[in-house]
Amino acid sequence: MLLKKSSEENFKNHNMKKYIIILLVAMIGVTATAQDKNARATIEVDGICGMCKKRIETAAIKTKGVKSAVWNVETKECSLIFDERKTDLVIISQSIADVGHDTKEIKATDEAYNSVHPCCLYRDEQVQKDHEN
Ligand SMILES: [Cu+2]
Repeated sequence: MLLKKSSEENFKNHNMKKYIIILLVAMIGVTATAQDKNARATIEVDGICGMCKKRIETAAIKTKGVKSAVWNVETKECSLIFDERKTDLVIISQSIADVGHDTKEIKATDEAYNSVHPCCLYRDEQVQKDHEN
């Protein structure tokens, strides 16, 4: 009798553990695949001045699904808020590269780069020096 009870308890305990593990795995799965409509990320974008800032931010915000884009001239970081169901960092990086700014993932073509204002040619050492103070 005593033996029977304890084996029943063991069985219950075992099932409970199994249940908890399944629940945890399910929760992790949901978190990993959830599409955040207000995802936040920061990407590196090259640029040199206030005009670059405007160009970079405009290109990012024009991208479908992007809600906010703020580029910092000092850190070269572009902070983004975007809908993951509509866009991703590759698409956003491509939009920025298309207007002439190199991102860490995607470089602007020479044609796109040369389309920016002459004082914005951030790859040029002389232009970089001109912006130091
Ligand atoms: Cu500029």
